[in-house]
Amino acid sequence: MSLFPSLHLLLLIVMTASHTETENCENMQNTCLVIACDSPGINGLPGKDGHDGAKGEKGEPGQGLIGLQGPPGMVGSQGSPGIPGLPGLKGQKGDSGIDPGKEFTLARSSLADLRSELDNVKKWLIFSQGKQVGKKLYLTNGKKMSFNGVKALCAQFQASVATPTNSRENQAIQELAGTEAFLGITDEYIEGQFVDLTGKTVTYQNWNDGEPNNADSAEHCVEILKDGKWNDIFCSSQLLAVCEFPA
Ligand code: MMA
Ligand code: CA
Repeated sequence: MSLFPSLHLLLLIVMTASHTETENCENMQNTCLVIACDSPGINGLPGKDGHDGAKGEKGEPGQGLIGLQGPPGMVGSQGSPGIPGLPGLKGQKGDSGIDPGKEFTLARSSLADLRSELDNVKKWLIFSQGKQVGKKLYLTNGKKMSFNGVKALCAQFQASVATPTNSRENQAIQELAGTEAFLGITDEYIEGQFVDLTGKTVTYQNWNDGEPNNADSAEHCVEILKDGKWNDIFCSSQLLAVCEFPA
């Protein structure tokens, strides 16, 4: 075969290349028919790509592995405030708010005021009603009663029955009473042994002449007479009550 194409083949190549871009496939086919009338030519070059087809239906989800989780999204804008919550439970009782230092100062001041007032009351009481000798204060309610009655009366005031331990105290009781009064002295436990209400044997004594005589063998209490002298007497006698207070 010759290295040079035949005249027909050259003519076909020239004719094919001379077609304009706007020529459609039908014209090409006509051209080919014309050529086919002669001897068969060689196949032409591939035509241009066709137009895109219609969009296909959505495919099934792929079977590949799930990708890695993406980074967190941007922070959203602030929301509107919520509705107020319910009231909380009642709290425990708080401190009283007392200042111990201030309270102590007030208490000390009040105590001083009370002491002063008490001293004034005592002075008034002694001046108007009683007799004081040293640390003893003698008072009477002006009533007559039995020895047990006097003991009970004085005990109500944390006091004792008047018990003179010297002549000054004896005189104070005498002057306060102005009449017969019980003393806090008895021999009710041991006849003839006179003791005070604490059981202590009395050392100071101021018996009247001939006393104590334990008349009728039943005189176990002691009275102070108008002149200050003592006489043993029945405990059931009704005599003035005189009490002895610490002053
Ligand atoms: C007499 C005398 C006293 C006695 C009383 C009793 C008036 O005095 O005997 O010792 O205690 O009587 O009332
Ligand atoms: Ca007597």
